[in-house]
Amino acid sequence: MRRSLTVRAEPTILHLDLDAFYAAVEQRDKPSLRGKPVVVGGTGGRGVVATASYEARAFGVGSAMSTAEARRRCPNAAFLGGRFDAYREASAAVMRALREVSPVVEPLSLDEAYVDLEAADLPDRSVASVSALARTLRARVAEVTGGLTASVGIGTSKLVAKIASDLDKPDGLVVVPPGLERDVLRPMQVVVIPGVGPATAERLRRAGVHTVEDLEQLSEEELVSLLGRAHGSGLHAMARAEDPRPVEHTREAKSVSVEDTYDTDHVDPRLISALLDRQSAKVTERLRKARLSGRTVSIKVRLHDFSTVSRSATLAGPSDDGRVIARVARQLLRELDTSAGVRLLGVGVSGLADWIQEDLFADEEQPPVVVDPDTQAALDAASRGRGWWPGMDVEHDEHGRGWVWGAGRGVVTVRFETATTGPGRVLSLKADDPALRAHVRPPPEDPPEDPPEDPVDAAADVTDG
Ligand code: DCP
Ligand code: MG
Repeated sequence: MRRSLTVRAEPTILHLDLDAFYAAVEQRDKPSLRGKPVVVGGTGGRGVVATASYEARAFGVGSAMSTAEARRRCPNAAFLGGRFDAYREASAAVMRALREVSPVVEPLSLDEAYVDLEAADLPDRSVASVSALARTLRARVAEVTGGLTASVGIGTSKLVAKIASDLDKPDGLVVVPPGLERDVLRPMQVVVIPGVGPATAERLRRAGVHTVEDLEQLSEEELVSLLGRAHGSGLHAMARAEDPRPVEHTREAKSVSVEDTYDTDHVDPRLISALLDRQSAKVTERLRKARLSGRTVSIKVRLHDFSTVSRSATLAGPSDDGRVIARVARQLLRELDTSAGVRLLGVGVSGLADWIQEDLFADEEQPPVVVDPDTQAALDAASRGRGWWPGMDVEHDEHGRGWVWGAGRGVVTVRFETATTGPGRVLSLKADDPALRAHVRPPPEDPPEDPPEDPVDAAADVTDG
């Protein structure tokens, strides 16, 4: 079903974004951290912050900052690596709750989605009715996730709904009544408009444009001459809250990928790496042709014994930068033992964005890559091996379940608590204590509705061009 491409008259697009998502999951499962500064991300020397709890944000800690800087700003925070199974499980529960409201749900990331309320069961589409629905939905999200909070925005377009969800974050609900969209947009900085990244913003700034209100003053011709035809016209419309993008519960392409099978097993690591680079370049070319960018980079490798392994990593934001994709693919390859030979190799990109999210005029010299902990975890995995890392779930024969606070010099410090126990005590144990082991999360009772597909296997979506 493809809905009309005009801007709606009723506030029927809902945008939901969980608050401090990874950190909130950590605080849920680690009662001693509730109300405290928590930083999730790469905890190693070159780690990057994925997110921080609002308590840590008060110290100026935020996403994409180096963990070293975050430690300077907030030395008392708990610094934790990511537990992706827990985040994926919470995300799946939220997406299910959204689909109870309307079948038309468009997830943007693990913690963010649009919902089309035109397909929802509502007495009418008044501000009062959609507000009531949103209140029920937020309560439901808390219920199915064990207490996570979400911020919700509702408006007549995606642009307005998304901006609205940010206006009263965290734990907020903002409905922009029809007719007031432009009043909401006017005072905002131009970067709130999708497609306006730092470099476009800089061009606009040089033309004296800072806010959406400033942008409104420019004619379409002026914007076109400043930014080019497509971008200029698009921006002219967006500045007026004319955003016709429909909520799309199915994506035309779920992934873009390339794979090759070889007649002979390749063993030379430099050759394998070069083949992978070539595939990354091909994938990039296809992404660009389709005007897409993607967040998740995957590789698929079939080894000499016909076992097939896939690895994937998620970037902080969608990218169509060939160097970024190639770099992540190579990093993923390094995790695998290919010394006995490789007979199939593939590279895929999924988590696609059909809107140009990246800055059209981004400086070519600076690929805007921020590695999130999903990638970081992949990269750290080799270095940390089977060791103990901060935040990981453990269980001890005598003391029960808990999580690693820190480890080093043959000692591991564990706090014994879970989501349901209340704050627990801290014990230092020997790192080789045979009674201590990693706790593996049991699979969720309901299978996740959207199992993360193997992007490389879903190769059929965008055909070889
Ligand atoms: N994320 C990441 N790297 C980034 C940004 C985000 O790994 N540079 C991850 C961690 C976040 C999650 O994605 O928890 C969701 O991103 P959001 O931008 O929605 O940030 P939060 O949910 O953490 O905070 P907010 O309350 O601002 O939504
Ligand atoms: Mg969020």
